[in-house]
Amino acid sequence: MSDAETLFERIIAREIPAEIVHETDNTVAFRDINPQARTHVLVVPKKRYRNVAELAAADPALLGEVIGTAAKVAELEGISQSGYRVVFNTELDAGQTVFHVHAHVLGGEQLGFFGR
Ligand code: IU
Repeated sequence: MSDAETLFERIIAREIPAEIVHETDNTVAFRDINPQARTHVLVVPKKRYRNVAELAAADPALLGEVIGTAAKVAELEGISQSGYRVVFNTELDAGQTVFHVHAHVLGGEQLGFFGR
């Protein structure tokens, strides 16, 4: 992979601290350092792909596992019934800043509409 490494590899390797809320063989979920909702957890595959499109093309099963981990996180956070949002920001117009694909799991309160 030619892209530069990101801080998420260092979180996955436990080289820098993060509040990890769940882990599977292939994914890690940790709290966002700058939460945008009462619950804001990031789910990342341990293997790095730049964005969700690259992950979907290369390893759809792993994408499924990321979504499954997001659903598990929602259960663990107690928001699976009240509702939550799963977001993959993809490239610049969406505001992607970390180029190691990650799902945002947002909830714990009524979320606003978004787009512009
Ligand atoms: P984005 O989808 O690439 O825009 O989101 C990156 C998120 O990663 C953003 O919400 C940051 O607050 C979050 N984050 C983090 O939780 N810990 C970090 O060390 C870094 C970014 I760098």
